[in-house]
Amino acid sequence: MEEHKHNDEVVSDRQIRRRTILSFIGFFVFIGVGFLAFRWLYHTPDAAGVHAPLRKGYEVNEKIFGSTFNKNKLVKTYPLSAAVKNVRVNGDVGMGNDFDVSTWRMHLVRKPGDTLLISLADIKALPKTEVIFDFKCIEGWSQVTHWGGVRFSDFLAKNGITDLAAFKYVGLQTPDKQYYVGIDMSSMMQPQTLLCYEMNGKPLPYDQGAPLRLIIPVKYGIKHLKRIGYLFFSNQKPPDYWAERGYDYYSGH
Ligand SMILES: Nc1nc2c(c(=O)[nH]1)N[C@H]1C(S)=C(S)[C@@H](COP(=O)(O)O)O[C@H]1N2
Ligand SMILES: [Mo]
Repeated sequence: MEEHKHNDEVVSDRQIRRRTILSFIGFFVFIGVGFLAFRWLYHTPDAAGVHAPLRKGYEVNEKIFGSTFNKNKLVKTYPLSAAVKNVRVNGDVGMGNDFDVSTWRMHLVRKPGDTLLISLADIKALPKTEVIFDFKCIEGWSQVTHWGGVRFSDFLAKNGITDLAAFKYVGLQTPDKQYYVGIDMSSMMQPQTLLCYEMNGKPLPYDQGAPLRLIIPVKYGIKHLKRIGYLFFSNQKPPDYWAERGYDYYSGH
């Protein structure tokens, strides 16, 4: 039987030394380039809470996801039995400790200087929609939760202000204006986006945003503003609490 021939090359000590030196040089060039790139990024100007090139990255993503967003596509829903009973409370900016829910009104700014005051009874008079979906927070947790309220698109239609959907953004603020979000109009008009007044079939608890919060399943938790005080329309991006602190403005998933 013929002996199997290995074709391992024989490597001399000199070659080994050469390769070792080359890989060391390669290693230091790699580290150096990384360091320079980091230093460059570190000294770039700030763009709303993050370095400008990173903000640019968010904006490129936003263009791609915004342009492929289909507002008729529904987020996955779950059976009632999947909804958790103990819903996590996360984030209390702008919630206050002694907010009087009974005298609450939502300021609907149709245009600057033209504000309608909306009561909870006004909201509840509109058709009710429920959604059970996987609520996702950017902190890394998620929960299947059950919400009830009025579709934002129904709210516009029933108030005869569907023409306001021509604006690019909706801005929402808590009554004390401490928490605020800006949301693109197509996400607001998606049929699962609710002006929400119920959780698990009961009135919203205080810490969950009583009497009215936003539920917007196409977005991460940061956009689901609790306790809506003001609602307005704009073609410029409305101020956004977490975007100002370095998070993605679009925050879709
Ligand atoms: N007013 C207000 N709304 C808010 C927040 C907040 O701090 N203040 N936090 C947001 C974040 S980060 C998440 S994950 C959800 C949590 O909603 P939950 O407390 O009902 O679970 O609320 C959002 N809405
Ligand atoms: Mo969150």
